Amino acid sequence: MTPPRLNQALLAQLSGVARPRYDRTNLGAGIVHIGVGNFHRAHQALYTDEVLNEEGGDWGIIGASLRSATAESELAPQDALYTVNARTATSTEHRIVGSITRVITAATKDGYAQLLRTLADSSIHVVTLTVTEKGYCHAAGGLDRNHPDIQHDLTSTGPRRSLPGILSAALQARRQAGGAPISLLSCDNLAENGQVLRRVVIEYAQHSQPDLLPWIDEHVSFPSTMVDRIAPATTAEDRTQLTDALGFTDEAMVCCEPFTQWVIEDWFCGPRPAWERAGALLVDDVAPFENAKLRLLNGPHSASAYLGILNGYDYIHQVMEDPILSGFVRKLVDQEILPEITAIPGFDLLTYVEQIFERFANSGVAYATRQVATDGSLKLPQRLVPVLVKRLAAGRSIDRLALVIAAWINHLQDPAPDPQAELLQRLYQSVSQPPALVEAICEQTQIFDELHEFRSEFQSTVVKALNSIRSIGLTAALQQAD
Ligand code: CS2
Repeated sequence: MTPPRLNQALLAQLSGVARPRYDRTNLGAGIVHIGVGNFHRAHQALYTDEVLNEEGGDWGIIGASLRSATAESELAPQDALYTVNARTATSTEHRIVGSITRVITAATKDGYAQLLRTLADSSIHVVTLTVTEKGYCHAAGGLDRNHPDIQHDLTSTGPRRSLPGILSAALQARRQAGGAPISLLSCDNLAENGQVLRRVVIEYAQHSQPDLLPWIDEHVSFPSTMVDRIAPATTAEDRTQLTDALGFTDEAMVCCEPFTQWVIEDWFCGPRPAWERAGALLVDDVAPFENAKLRLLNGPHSASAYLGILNGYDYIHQVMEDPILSGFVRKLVDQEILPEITAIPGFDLLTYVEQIFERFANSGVAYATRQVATDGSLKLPQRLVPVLVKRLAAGRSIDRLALVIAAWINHLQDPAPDPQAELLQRLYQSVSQPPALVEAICEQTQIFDELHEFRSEFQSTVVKALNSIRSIGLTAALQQAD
């Protein structure tokens, strides 16, 4: 017999699996989330589900996808229900989440109009976003006016494509409808993500609707957040395992690690869900948490990905099982990253690091090295470059960090998806000598711009690392760094 697909009717018949304890049929929406991918489903949607369990309220989430119809096709036939599967190597905890009420695909004309209407509606108080680094269309902290989507939005009258364009159109619609204040929360891995969001929205509005600026000033807040949970792309095998365990199919399921963390800047200009009841931490300043996470978790994650790819590993946990690679990453953290992290009162960074390595080793959530390697041109400036700047400014060694950059350069022969993949691969193929190659990458991209003051030392150390990997191989090069 074909197993049934998860939906609201099936929910009533299921037993033995955690599920919403609130009445979904009367759930009003108070949140719009843009980018309803796996991370959102395993993170913010779950925190909200927990708040709804604890105290109810009209905090349903309307999901919006700006590009593809995948999320809608996965969630709509299931009445937007899905399972979160928190895994270790030996156990899985299943939970059905009900906080998403529906999904809008904004890539169509109708979907776009629907999204704008929804965002203009005063019953929506909060917008959360996971659109990845590239969704912000930013460069050097401000709006990238040369970005093709920004160019499109500033010069055409039809539906907008870029996040800054869509948000400023939505805020204009809200203002015209006499709308209530609204809080826009970036949940992407960017330093000062709230400020980045604020800057791109404001700069976009400056160019297109300057009359909107005073309204934004008074009615919109942009809290920064630090989000953390490892939630890889779902595989066919994950889906089969779920059906074997629970007896139904779930096209929107997500697998993740048990660990989760959310730190939110307490800067709301209207009502919000009591996310602290689900374990979120509301603070005055997120920056120390965000910096620690980007540098101690995401940096070593990227390092493990590029080193792993070079050594033929498909998953991060395999890198952790290799004593030479994992030993190198551990020393990279202990000797070159941790010393550059500002202490956070009441937060034990050493325990944090221990936990991160255990989390990377969790084979229950096999995370593909190529997934982490994606968009390196945007991730490296967030994750590794600030540490390089600090060390070079203080005259400290960057040998291990340089080996990671060299591993990233090596992977450009067959780059992971990246907005700059074509350019980077072309450079890799046409410039064979390491000094010229490193020079060309620094000249023709903005990835290492923050290092301009220390260019020659940075370049020569990376060249040495690249030569070493090419001449004696990765393992020997890593060992030599000891
Ligand atoms: C990862 C992150 O793919 C990546 O770049 O480093 O998605 C990481 O898993 C999350 O930030 C964990 O919170």
